[in-house]
Amino acid sequence: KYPILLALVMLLFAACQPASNLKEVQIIPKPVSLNQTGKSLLINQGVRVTSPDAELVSSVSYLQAQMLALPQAKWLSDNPAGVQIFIALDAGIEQSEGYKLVLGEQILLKGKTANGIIHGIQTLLQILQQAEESEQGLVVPQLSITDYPRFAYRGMHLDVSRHFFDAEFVKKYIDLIAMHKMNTFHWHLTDDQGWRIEIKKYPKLTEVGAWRVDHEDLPWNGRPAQKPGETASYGGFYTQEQIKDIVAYAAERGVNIIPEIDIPGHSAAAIASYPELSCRNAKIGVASGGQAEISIVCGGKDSVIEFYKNVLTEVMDLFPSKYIHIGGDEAWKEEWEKCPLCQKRIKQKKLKDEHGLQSYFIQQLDDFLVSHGRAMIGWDEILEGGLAENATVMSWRGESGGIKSAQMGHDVIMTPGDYCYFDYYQNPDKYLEPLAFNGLVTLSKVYNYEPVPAGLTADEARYVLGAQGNMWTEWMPSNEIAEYRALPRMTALSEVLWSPKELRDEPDFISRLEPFLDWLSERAYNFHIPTPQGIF
Ligand code: TNX
Repeated sequence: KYPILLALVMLLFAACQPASNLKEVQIIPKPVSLNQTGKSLLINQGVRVTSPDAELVSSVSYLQAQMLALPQAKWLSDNPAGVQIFIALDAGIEQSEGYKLVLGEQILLKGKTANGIIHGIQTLLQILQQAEESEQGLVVPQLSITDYPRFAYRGMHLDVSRHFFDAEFVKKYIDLIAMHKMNTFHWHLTDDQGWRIEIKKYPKLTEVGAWRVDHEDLPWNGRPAQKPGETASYGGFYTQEQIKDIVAYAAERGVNIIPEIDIPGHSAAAIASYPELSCRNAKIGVASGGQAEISIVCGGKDSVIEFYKNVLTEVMDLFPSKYIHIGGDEAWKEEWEKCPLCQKRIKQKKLKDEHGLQSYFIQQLDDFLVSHGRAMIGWDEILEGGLAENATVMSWRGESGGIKSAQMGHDVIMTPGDYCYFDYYQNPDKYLEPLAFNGLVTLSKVYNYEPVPAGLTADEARYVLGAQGNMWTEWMPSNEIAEYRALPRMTALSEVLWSPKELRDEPDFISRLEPFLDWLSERAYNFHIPTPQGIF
């Protein structure tokens, strides 16, 4: 079914699998422990899902709906006389996202929390999706699984500014995160090329900032800025109602959404909406691609800090997430060097330089978020000029920012470009792929990534919460290409983050990939087909 190269690789690894008449189930990410009894369970009169826990009502309906989306759906319809699927909370399970799944004569799924149950449901769906249909019914292997994640933070990011993805796609993307037993969606909502979240107090952010001149036909770096009189027709944004709906949708799937408002750089769309946010009250257009004319807001005006406090207030009302991401990356300081107000503040506050000014600025927002019971995350540039007291750092320019933060006793999320940037090519034969950012991150590279950097002591390593795959969308002009870039690299990352380190085994992963890709393709996801060069 897949091109010959993948088939050959599969065959090679299939030869190493133990022979048995009941196929071994192939779960991704690999569970902590899985014991197949050799016996099977026949499902031929449907199933009945029940739970004693009010908290699991939505998990029950999620499982029912997902079963009916499988190719084996006809065996899995609701019937009180069918195989019983009993799901329940169990305080005896130690890990907060842990679950136990037993398939015997009936099916029993227990989780410490509703999120643990969701992960167990994903495993059960993979098992059912691989079950063989016979004339008698669906033949499901009997087994027991004990499972829990290695890292608490297992994330995927999506930049909806450079390319706008509608609410329906965002939900499909969240489904994908849940299918991988990941638990965090980092939603990059603002950038130079578009502001995508409705803020009631500042309506121009979406009336003006969500739209740019449509140059989708030109390459990203060759898109001219808006000329006077030209209409901005490309873009879109999410209303607060849509956001609430998406947040609830994600929560039902065990996914927390971390919103990002990128400050003080990457802000051309905000400045295009409210020129007074810039140092020189500059009238600029929303960037259409490549570089923005001006992308940094003023570091010397109190009104700018007030503006962001007001924006963050609405953001906190929409997102229950403990973490709020304030960006902080690539905030080029030329504007601040020339700005009297910025220079005045540097002197007044006895700051060292413009980096000190950025730290001062970010610290105000850190204090504000903490006073509202939230925690701040920023890209690793927030280390420069002094790290805000309570901040968690996302290390993207390699691992050094992450190492430094952990050594300072700050939490860290690893997203180093060489392993976690899914906007890069995934195959050395780049011509096989749609145009991408000019880097290479193969499936193998992702699979062999170790989120805890070697130099850390055991104490310091505890600050590494996990890792995240980043999806910058300059070179992802469609839903199909976004899926193609994410898959199957996020599949590899999900195993890095979930499974015990000792169980990581690349040939074994590759052998489990085929049924997983089947599952994705049945759910209408597009994906890259790994070639041997991308694997080894
Ligand atoms: C750097 S990674 C950026 C993004 C770009 C990306 C392209 C980061 C924090 N900032 O704005 O989209 O490179 O790979």
